[in-house]
Amino acid sequence: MIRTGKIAGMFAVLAIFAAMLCSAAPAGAADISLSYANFPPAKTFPCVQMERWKQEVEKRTNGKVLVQTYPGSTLLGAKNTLRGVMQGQADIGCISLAYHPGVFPLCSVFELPLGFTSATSASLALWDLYEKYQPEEFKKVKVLTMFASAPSNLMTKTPIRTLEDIKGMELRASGILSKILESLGATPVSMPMSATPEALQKGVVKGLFSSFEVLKDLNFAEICRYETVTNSAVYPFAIIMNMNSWNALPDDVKKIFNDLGREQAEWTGQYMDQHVKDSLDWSKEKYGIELVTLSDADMKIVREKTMPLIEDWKEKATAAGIDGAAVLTDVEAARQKYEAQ
Ligand code: 3IO
Repeated sequence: MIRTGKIAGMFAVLAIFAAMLCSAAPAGAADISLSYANFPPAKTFPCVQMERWKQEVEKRTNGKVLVQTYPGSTLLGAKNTLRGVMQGQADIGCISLAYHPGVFPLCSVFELPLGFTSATSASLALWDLYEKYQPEEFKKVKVLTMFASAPSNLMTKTPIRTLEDIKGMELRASGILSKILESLGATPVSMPMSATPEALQKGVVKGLFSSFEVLKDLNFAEICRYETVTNSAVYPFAIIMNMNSWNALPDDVKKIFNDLGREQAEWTGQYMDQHVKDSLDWSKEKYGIELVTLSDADMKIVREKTMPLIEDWKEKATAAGIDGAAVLTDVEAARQKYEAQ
């Protein structure tokens, strides 16, 4: 009886193994499957870069790693991705730092009006800053890459031709970029990009402050026919990974992910800069949008009114134990280096 039971048990174990092999591991299937949460719609640049990263990872690991992508807040939304990734509801997630005021006292320096003219230079400078400082604010996650949007501009339903026109206007932004709007006399309404289409539709806001590629990708050109050029601050992003998921990866995969960090930052910046041009051409063609430029005098006022935000940032950074002056000096050096390229 005992003997029979043992053999039966062994068969049962074998049967379970056979079932596992058949159901979960068809020939050539991935050993590792990772979920990747993203908040905006699939067409937008954070999701385009996500698909590019997935492709590169699957190629470079010869299919050993499979990345399951979830665009459009289908796994985690804009404001719960940070917590969701830390808790393991997704292995990887995309966050816009400006949606978390006070949480990133160091990297939020990139939300300031520092004069970056492209997403490429800002993305490379942001990645350099991250690598140099390895900031405390990210210590609970693994940062896979970082990048920035292109400089921000005003996209509005009615034209902003002078700084007078912006007074009291409800405009969507986030983080320090909302403070930029406030210092210009607008009424900022902070919300994630993923909530903006509805807010524009309902009239909760009269426009937004972000990079121009959304005119096409979110069809904002249809509702915001006036685009006032300010070339203001960028929005910094981070792609974060759950620490346990990261620690469980084999060394060869970790190396592939690490090697992709800077490359992905640059790829995304370059994609964004090209896409801003495509989006403006498309918006002129399809909706006849008007590009408005402010006078030199108004641009000077913009610089003067937003300058105190840099001092504010430095004070908050110092309070968080960061050498704000050193960070600003490093970012400015990186800006000059990458803008010259
Ligand atoms: C952005 C965020 C999501 C999708 C497309 C985008 N283009 C520029 C941004 C930055 C921004 O405005 C934001 O809210 O993070």
